[in-house]
Amino acid sequence: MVRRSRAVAARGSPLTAAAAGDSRPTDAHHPGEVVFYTHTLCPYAHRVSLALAEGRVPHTCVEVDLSRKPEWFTAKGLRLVPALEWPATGEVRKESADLVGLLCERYPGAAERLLPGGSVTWAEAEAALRVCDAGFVSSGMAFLGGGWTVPRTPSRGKTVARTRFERDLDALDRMLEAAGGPYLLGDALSAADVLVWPFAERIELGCRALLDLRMADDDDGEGSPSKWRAVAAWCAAMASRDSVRDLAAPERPLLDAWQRTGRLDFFDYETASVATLREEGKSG
Ligand SMILES: N[C@@H](CCC(=O)N[C@@H](CS)C(=O)NCC(=O)O)C(=O)O
Repeated sequence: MVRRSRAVAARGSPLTAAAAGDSRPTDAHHPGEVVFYTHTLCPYAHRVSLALAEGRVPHTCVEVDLSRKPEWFTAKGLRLVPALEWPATGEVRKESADLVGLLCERYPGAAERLLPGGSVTWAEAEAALRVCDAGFVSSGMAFLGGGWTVPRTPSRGKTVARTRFERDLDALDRMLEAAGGPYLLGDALSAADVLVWPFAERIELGCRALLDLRMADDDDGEGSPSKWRAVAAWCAAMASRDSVRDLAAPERPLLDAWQRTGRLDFFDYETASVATLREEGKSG
């Protein structure tokens, strides 16, 4: 039986290693098992955590405090998360999209679920990623604030950036319709969704809460619906998945952190994680 990934099984709990700067991996490594170096707020690491969860790949998670990188992390030649290590051989690999591809290559369960029905190829998933990256992801990040910045107060946003982003959402809508939806490559989730979603999730939240633009419909059917119907259906399909719900940061504390710091990547500069934001959400 495939062991369910701990990141997902341990709903709402911190991952297996402490986030302190001098922390060490605390979990015993099982020979042959893969170790996932992550930061739960990093969108690139989020791609890999979704792939591990959806692909049901047994793994050990090690959360790395990026604001105080531990020595054991840099000693592995690592500077960024995500990374995967196979302790049995000492092999360490990085780059989020490559890691998702590697999981599909090495774990038949991941290939079966992320390249569904044998009809979706890795090349198609990569092509969809390229189209989305050059389209709504790039213009969405620019609209949100440019680079990794984010507005501190809600507004309607700059007209030119908004127009470009809306045009790219039109294109995404057409792409989803052409694929038949609700997912990027058709009626089943694939590696394309796993690669693109972490950015879509952040852009959707920032646009809804800070810039008065809706990619998705509200859960409760309240508020104005998104004008991009296929995009809204994609967001709803993704949001209904356990992996997506389990790995997401709570919205209010995440928005508070974005607005306090003016940065989407505030966790590069201060100790924070999905788990600590969840705690803040409970006490706030
Ligand atoms: N191209 C890399 C980007 C990874 C990346 O930028 N990770 C950020 C966190 S979101 C990081 O590790 N930042 C630490 C630093 O810049 O020192 C990938 O796709 O894996």
